[in-house]
Amino acid sequence: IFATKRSSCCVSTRDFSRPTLSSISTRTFSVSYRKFVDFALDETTRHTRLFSSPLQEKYNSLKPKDGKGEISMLSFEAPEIRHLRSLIIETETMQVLDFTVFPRAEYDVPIFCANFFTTARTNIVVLDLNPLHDVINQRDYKEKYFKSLIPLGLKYAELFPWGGKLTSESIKFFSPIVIWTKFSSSPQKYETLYSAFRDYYKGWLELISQAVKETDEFRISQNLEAQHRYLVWRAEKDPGQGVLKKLIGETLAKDLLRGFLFNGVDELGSKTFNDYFPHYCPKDGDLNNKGSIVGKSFENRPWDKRGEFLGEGIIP
Ligand code: BLA
Repeated sequence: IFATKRSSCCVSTRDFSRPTLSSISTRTFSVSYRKFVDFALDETTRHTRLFSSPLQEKYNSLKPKDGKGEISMLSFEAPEIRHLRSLIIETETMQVLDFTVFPRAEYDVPIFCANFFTTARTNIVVLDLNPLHDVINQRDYKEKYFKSLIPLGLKYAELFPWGGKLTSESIKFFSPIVIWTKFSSSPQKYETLYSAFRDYYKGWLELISQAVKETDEFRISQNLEAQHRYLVWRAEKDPGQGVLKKLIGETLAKDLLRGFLFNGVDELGSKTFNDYFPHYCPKDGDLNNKGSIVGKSFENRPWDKRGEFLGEGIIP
C-alpha cells in the first residue's frame, strides 16, 4: 500500500501493511511496544482518515550496527495531522517506543508524546499531551485543553510516581498531566503503562476531533512557530540521541532525528536553537556536548492537584 497508493489511499484498519514488522524474528521480548502503536493507529482511523506519509518510503526499517535487533518506523498524515510517526527499537537489551503526533499548524492542539525506554531492569517514561503554548502563564490555553483531563492525570500520577529531577527546560514542554516516571520492569507496570497510553491517546483524539480549524493567519503562524520551537528543542536535546548514535552511528542518527523523528525542523522555520533558547548560550559554543546549562530540577511533581504550577525559577 505504501508503494502503490501512497498519496491517494485512505487507510482502513485492515490496510496497514507493515513490511518492517513482519520481518522481525519470532524471539520473545520481555516487552513489546508494537501493540501500543497498533492500538493508536486503529483508534486514529475511528476519528480521521490516515494516509501513509511520503517519508515512509525512506524511513522504514534499520538494522543496528551489530546486526542484532531492529529499528522500525511508521509514518502517516491525516487532514488534521501533519505527522504521526512511531519508532520502535527492539534489541536483546532494550525496547524503545518513540511515538509522537504533530497536528497541522491550523490546530493549536497539544502534541501527543509517548517516549518509553525499557531494559530488563528499568524503564524511563514520558507520556504527555505536550502543550503547544504556555500552560504555566496562559490560563486560557491550559483550561481549553487540560481542564477536562486533570482527573486522568491524577489517576496516573498516583500509579506512576514522579521520575525525579529532569532537564529544567523540559518542564515547559510538559503539561499538568505529564507522566514522567522511572520504574523497575514488571508485567503489571507494563500493563498499567499500556492502559495509560490508551487513555491518554483517546483523550488526545477527542481534542483533535473537536478542535476548530484556525483561519486567522497570525494565529496559524504562532502555532507553526511553536511547533518549530518544539522540533528544534527535541532534535537538539532529545536524551535518546546517545542511544541512537551507538546503535546506528552518528550520521544515520542525525538523519533519523532531523529527517524523520523531528521532521520539519529544517523546513517549518528558520530560527535556530540559540534564537529560541538564548539562555543556554554555551560559553564554549559547543551546544551538542552540553547537557542543560539551566540544569536539572524538579525533584517532585511541580503541578498540584488542580493543575496549578508549583515550580519556581522557570525562565519565561
Ligand atoms: C532520559 N528522556 C529522559 C529524560 C527525559 C526524557 C525528560 C530525563 C533526563 C533529562 O531530562 O535530561 C524525555 N525530554 C523527554 C521528552 C521531552 C523532553 C519526551 O524534553 C519532550 C519535550 N528516550 C527516548 C528514546 C530513547 C530514550 C527514543 O525517547 C532511546 C533511543 C532514552 N531517555 C533515554 C535514556 C535516558 C532518557 C537512555 C536516560 C539518560 C539521560 O538521562 O540522559
